[in-house]
Amino acid sequence: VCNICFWQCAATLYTENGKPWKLEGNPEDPHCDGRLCTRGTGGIASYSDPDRLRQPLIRVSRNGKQSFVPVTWEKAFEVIAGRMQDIAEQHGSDRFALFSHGDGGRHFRRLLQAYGSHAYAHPSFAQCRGPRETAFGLTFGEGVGSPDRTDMANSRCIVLIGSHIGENLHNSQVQTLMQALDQGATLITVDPRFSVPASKSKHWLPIKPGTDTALLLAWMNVLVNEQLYDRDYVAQYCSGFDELARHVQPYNPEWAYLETGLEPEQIRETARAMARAAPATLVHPGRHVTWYGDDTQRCRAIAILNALLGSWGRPGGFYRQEKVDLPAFPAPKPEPDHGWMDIVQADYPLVATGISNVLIDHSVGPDAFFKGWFIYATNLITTIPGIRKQLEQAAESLELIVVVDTMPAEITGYADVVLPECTYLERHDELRNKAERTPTLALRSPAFAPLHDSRPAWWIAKALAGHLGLESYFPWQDYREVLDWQLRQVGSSLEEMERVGVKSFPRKTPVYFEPGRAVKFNTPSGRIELYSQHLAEAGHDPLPKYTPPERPPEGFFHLNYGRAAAHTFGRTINNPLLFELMPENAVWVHPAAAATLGVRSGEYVRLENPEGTQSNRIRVRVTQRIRPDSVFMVHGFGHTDPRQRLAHGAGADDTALMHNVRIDPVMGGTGMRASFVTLVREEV
Ligand code: MGD
Ligand code: SF4
Repeated sequence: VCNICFWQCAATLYTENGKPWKLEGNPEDPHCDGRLCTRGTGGIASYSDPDRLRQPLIRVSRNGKQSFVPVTWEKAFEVIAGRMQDIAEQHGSDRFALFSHGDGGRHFRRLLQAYGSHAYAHPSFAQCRGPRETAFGLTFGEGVGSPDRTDMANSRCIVLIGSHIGENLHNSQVQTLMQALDQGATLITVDPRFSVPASKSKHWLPIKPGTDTALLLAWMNVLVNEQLYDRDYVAQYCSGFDELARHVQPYNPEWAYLETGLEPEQIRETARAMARAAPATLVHPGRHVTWYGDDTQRCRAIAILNALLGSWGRPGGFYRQEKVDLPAFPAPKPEPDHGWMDIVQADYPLVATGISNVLIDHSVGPDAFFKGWFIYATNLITTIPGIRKQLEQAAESLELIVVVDTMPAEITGYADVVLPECTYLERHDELRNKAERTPTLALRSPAFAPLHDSRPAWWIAKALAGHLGLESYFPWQDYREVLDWQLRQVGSSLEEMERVGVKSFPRKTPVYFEPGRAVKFNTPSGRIELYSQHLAEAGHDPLPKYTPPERPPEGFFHLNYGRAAAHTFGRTINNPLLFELMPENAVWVHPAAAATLGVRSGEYVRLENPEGTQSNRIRVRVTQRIRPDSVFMVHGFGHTDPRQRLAHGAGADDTALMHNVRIDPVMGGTGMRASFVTLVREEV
């Protein structure tokens, strides 16, 4: 199971003379349909990357200078267990937080729960999908999930709002988008940039950055006033339509034109195109949606628009997800104190998961709640904007920071102990069991023994549990036992899965709503809430409200960023194969802006924000594919850790330039699109 991103495509690895040769998609897997993306294929080089972490390291201070020295696993565990025990005795064992992004994180979650802490956060919430999950949860009673429950293969009209599918590569999602286009679906792309999907669209709406909610309200205005919404669906499933209809009255396309820069006729025409194809119209919920701080409200507008079109639970819209009913391996269930959630819910009562930035806020200074951190597979400093200073302060006040990673990264520099995990090609992990259209299980099993002195996450968590006297929570010798036991409960076995890799199971519920049959939604009213009772009770706008974004100061541009097909965030830049495909990022500049600045394609510049922070040098790409008020760059470049020899100094880092982080008042997400930069020419 590929681990280069979190779509988790199943694959087969072929070797030649005991060395990795190629990776191919598993044809039985609905996540990939037999094909891997660029990054998945190139993932093979993560195994042989010469810069991998090789052995455990601990921080030592000699002659006033700090450095890392290699130690045995035994020594590393002694140091960690000793400090964790001190923290538990002096402050309480709930004072430990886990930050994780990836499959192995669950082993450490179990370890920390057994120790007494349940505080964990994934950047994939507050820095990514959180607003949409919160908004769809408030509207439909459940989130979109991952893989996204979008039924694109059957859509007749697809609307992408800043979702650049094709550059952002989630394998089967790209395939189903192309399938829909082959079948004649209408594609509408809303993006300040002429993105790859914009190039395949019938309508490209080059919106003024940050004004999407204005467009969404205007679309609703047209659907309501021209009676184009699905009246039967709304009557059968929704509540709050009258309030919504009144709410959208002021927001006609002429009003939206002044905000978005989009022609009123184009707004009307696209609303009618959506209505014509409904309910097989999918207004895509987006994925990375932490933009301007009003993100839950924007995502609510997307959810409501889908409800008006009747697409939730209908073919071509959103299908109903199901997963395999897989029992947990029999082991004592850790029951830690859940008090830490009070910290999060004091500010964000609608949120039931950890928020990375809130946990970090509560880790700075001698009186902070948290005293120790475990960081698994997340380079916090390039992932969460505006936290460099806090991280430095937290590193001073926390009594222990443990980082588990495969590579040396900026974040490993903050650690007291660094533990080298082996790559996904050298380890077992939990079975892939995702809620999706066809319930499937997929097995990740090692193609090679771990290189160097690296180890799998399950081994590290279990061994550390032994040093903490918590071995009863890991009552197996090898993770194969867990996998085999679980598989046998559902009529398979490890032996079978090692042969087939992926196994499908029959669904127990229908994929779509059944016509005429009542549906109970998990909302206070039991219906789809166009008007949200939860939001009203928590003091937020119960219907989506538009907040105009700030405009760039004179001489500055909106800092727009996105993905590229060859890389996943910053984690693949040093991968030798993927680096070869894309060794640096470039800054896209409109020709008019380039003329004013006197810059040309190919030359290097530095980006500078209004606070004077400058980036590493980055090449200019002059193109009409970006609005004149914005620049665009691919996220993930500009690594500063010299131990990643290819990635170090290659391209520029967008995160370090973000000076205006806007926190979402509903769910605490970090809006990252409100920053500005200008270009400073390199002295030749
Ligand atoms: P973004 O990266 O924010 O999210 O992928 P997406 O969900 O697509 O989207 C960037 C797009 O938003 C760009 O086209 C940009 O021009 C547009 N945009 C910028 N500002 C605005 C605005 O104000 N309004 C509108 N309408 N559009 C705007 C992220 C997704 O990608 C995620 S969350 C993950 S975890 C995966 N990561 C990933 C990866 O790292 N690499 C690759 N190749 N694919 C990936 N797929 C996934
Ligand atoms: Fe791997 Fe690409 Fe699939 Fe992500 S989409 S899991 S990188 S093959």
